[in-house]
Amino acid sequence: MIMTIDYLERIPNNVDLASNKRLQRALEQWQPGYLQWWKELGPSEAQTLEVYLRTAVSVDAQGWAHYGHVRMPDYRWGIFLAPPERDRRINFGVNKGQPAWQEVPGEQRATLRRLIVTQGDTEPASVEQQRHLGKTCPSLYDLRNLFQVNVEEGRHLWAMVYLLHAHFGRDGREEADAMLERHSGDADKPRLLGAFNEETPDWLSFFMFTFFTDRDGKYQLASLAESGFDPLSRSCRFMLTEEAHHMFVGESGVGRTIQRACEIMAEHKTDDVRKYGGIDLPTIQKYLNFHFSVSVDLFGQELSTNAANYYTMGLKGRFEETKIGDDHVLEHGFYDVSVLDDSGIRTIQVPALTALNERLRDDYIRDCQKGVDRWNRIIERHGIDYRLRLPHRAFHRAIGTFSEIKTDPDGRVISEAEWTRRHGEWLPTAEDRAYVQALMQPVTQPGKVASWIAPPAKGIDNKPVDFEYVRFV
Ligand code: BYC
Ligand code: FE
Ligand code: FE
Repeated sequence: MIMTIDYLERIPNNVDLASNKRLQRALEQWQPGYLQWWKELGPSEAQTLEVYLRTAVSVDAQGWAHYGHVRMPDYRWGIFLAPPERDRRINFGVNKGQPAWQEVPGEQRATLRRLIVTQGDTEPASVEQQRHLGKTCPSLYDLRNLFQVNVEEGRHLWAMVYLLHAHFGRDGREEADAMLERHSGDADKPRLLGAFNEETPDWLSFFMFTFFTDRDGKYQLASLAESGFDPLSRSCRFMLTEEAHHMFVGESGVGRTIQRACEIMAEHKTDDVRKYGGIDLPTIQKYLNFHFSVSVDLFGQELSTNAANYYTMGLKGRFEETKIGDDHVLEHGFYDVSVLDDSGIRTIQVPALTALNERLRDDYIRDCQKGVDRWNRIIERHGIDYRLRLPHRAFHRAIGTFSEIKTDPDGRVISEAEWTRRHGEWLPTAEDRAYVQALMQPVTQPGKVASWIAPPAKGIDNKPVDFEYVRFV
């Protein structure tokens, strides 16, 4: 098994593509369409820039990445799977204990394909959503991070397309083509999941997206990394190594925006942060409410027979499945789920198998809360009496039981009329968005940052903050 990646290949890979000429040819036929898509719907100014990027050169946990300036059109996407685990088993569901599958089990084919397509579809969607942000970067450091995230999401599409081509024959190839035909926000052919059809029009939205929505990616990928279908597991395991940086971009980006607001408040002894070109904490809270709520939708229905089926069949596990101390079959277990009934929102016990979406959502919300706590420590350090918080999970939902009602951020059920009157207190208004948009002026001198955000605490790859992370050539 080759673990270093050969960049002399037309499609860099560690799956020994050269030994499977049919597969290699099929992927080489898909490649030009991908590159065309990147040119048309990838970062809008990426054709000329040189960006200080990390590129995967091996899949070893130590030293897998190489850093250097890359001309964006020359970036090389490839197919990288984490190393195989010896004697890997299916760790949950009715097939628990059997050897992991190296080929798609026949009866599971359609279901597995659908999971892979859903995962794959989100990756290019996010690139499309972010394509105009380069025009308004708050610094070269941030511009570099944007492109880093974009090229890796592009590679995540490659990861899923490889699985479709290698394991699903003709319908896999058709699904791979369709990945380039659906587009974020398209009226006729939208992306599959709600959050990926929203706009990412400004950098505060981008940071919130990479904090909240890429974090859904972390939890979904971690669940798919448990899969009994070994190639999917290995693909997702390697994708997860890249995901940490995406969430770092989000957490530190929002954190720096908060820090700047606090600095203005402290320096000018005022709450009127906008007067001094910052983004005030209440506006940050509204963006948080929006991105959290569209991201919790991505976990699906509270009670899901689909999710039960994925689990029982060994296709999609729980977060850190093998660290959980139970029978990993869940035929008898129960789980607490908040649902809606005539008296309002109530917690009930349901069979654990049907509650797997909700369980993953709980894991996700706990992780989000830790990030919010770290943001609040920044505010606390400045001696400011304001705290950010996650809205109730029932707030502003489009999927699941709570989509039928309206609540305030505390989860209090309210009337349509109250919602209509008050939602502008909780979600960004057109005016809030216009204010944030007006701040989005590009800053492209090395070491300089926009007025609304604090500089990063340190650079990338031990480079100084004023390093020329992007060169305009
Ligand atoms: N929008 O039984 P349910 C990432 C549909 S992010 C629209 O709960 P299931 C990334 C659902 O399809 C990670 N439709 O469904 C982040 C179903 O339709 P049918 C992406 C939705 O299948 C940032 C019906 O409602 N990966 O990587 O258990 C940047 C019944 O619902 C939505 C994955 O999602 C929605 N939000 O749960 C770049 C992993 N939610 O059957 C990348 C793969 C539900 O009635 N996907 N529906 O026609 C899955 O595991 C599951 O498909 C879901 C949905 C958890 C998404
Ligand atoms: Fe991704
Ligand atoms: Fe990501």
